[in-house]
Amino acid sequence: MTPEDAPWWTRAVVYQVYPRSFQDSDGDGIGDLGGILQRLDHLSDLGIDVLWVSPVYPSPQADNGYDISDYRGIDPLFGTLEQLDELIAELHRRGMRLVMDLVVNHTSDEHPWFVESRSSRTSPKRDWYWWRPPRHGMAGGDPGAEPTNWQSFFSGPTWEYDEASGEYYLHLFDRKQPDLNWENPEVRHAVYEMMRWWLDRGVDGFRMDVINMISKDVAPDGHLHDGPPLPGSSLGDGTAHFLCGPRIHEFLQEMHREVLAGRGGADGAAAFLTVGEMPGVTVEEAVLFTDPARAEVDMVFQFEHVGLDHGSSKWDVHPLKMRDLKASFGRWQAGLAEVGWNSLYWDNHDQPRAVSRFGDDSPEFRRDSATCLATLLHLHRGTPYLYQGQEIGMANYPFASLEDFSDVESLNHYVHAVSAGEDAAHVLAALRRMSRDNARTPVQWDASPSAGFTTGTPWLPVNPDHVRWNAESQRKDPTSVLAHYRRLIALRHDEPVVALGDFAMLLPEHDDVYAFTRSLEDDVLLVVCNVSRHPYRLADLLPQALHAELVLGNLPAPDPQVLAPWEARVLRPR
Ligand code: TEU
Repeated sequence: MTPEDAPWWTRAVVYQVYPRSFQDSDGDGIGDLGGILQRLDHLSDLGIDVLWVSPVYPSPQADNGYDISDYRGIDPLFGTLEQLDELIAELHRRGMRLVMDLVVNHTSDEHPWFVESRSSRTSPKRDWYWWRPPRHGMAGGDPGAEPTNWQSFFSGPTWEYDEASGEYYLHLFDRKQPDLNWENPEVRHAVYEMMRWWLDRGVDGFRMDVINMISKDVAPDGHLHDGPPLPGSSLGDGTAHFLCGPRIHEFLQEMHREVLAGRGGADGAAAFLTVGEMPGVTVEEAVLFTDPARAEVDMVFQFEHVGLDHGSSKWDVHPLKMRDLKASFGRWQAGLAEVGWNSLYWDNHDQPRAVSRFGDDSPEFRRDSATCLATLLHLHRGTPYLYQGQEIGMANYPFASLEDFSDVESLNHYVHAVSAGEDAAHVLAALRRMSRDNARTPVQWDASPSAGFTTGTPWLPVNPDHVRWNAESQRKDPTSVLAHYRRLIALRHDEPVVALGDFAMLLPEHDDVYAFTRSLEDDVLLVVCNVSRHPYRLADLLPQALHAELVLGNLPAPDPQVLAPWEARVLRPR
């Protein structure tokens, strides 16, 4: 790839909005489209290129909109279709693009498709979902009678028994999120038609929710297979039977052909951005998914780095070793160097806040570690994704008790773990660190009681640290996290080497210093990040850093000889 023929999204930075927590405009305590429209200056001042909006479609909100009951509308909670059109127009006027969340592995159980599918065994839409009889010789609803032993991502079995028709339906997530049957061509074509409808409205692409789960490994006779038993549970791990299943590439190629092919931008290049969210995807598979010649998706969200602190599950939290992070990122950089493209992220609406998890959110190091992590990520090769609040260093929430949590994943986990005999205090401690609610507290716009998020009562409490950590105070401060993100984004726009340069890891075995080079033709950048509280003498580690030009650093007055705790430098060796 050269600067001349590289796709536009190699130079782009994407900003994710989780609408419910971004900005409320009508005082009901829940963020909405009107709120996003009010905050567009914040986004254009940051310099972002693309806005990805988490689901705003009509939904019973069992999983905050990831349970959709109508693919072609806007939930009144969030506003109207007219406001969505206005958002598209306003973004385009400012030179930004809009990417919608596409959630088509499952619908809501209140979607008309599922209502019809559920109505009887002979419904014409019966086969649009995964219906199966109870396990042979067992009565429906009895423990263990589920068609497979798979455990849901949100705890418990992946099957819900429907008394009325005497069969189970599959739901990899909540019971209110039944899985669509992509084996059925009618389902696929209904999805493609809906996608074309959104593109015709002017949206610029899709972030595809758990898109590597749409192909299930199903035997010709319709049988689905059990997975290996999970330790200490009657359930099993079914992922081998639905992650990157046998027809996944075929489906994505078909989608590309039916929806995106031929819709070029003005210059003939693809104007769109597609990113597939793919838990469990390997580097080898990611090469296939993102090889432009195969026409599947532009890039994928992989999960390796956000799994490094997991033990037997995400709730079994282990300390992260920086060396493991380097090895993982290094492998993804190398694996997609020749073919394909990386997406880069720390935070999103499903992950605890990175400054609390990978950085150091103590008052002493919060600013420095937030800007250090930002520099580290944005200087990798790939398209960086920035999640709302990350640009001001938002941290995890100080949850006191179970009542403070709202997320279905957290609440289900608590109920299941405690009823399985785990110590309640221990379960709560894990929720505190890993709950998705950490990412979902309202954006901290200012120091006022509701942080400028709402005039009403926020649906999740505002983090009390907003008095100190908010966008308004950082806007005026050239040393703020916000100001640093602005510089990083501008750097990617200005310097082809940041977008396209080859990546080479340095000091792979070092525990505390994360260093690498990026090079494009004659231009080389050296990036050095101290991901620890200990200072390091550069002469001992990277003498070439001593006389280099400082392109961008995260500390106001760096000592030329010493890399301070959580210091990051982007250097150009002379
Ligand atoms: O998430 C997919 C996913 O597998 C995980 O990130 C999951 O949400 C959880 O954190 C595992 O512990 C996507 C969406 O991003 C998420 O918000 C939805 O809940 C989920 O799919 C279902 O649509």
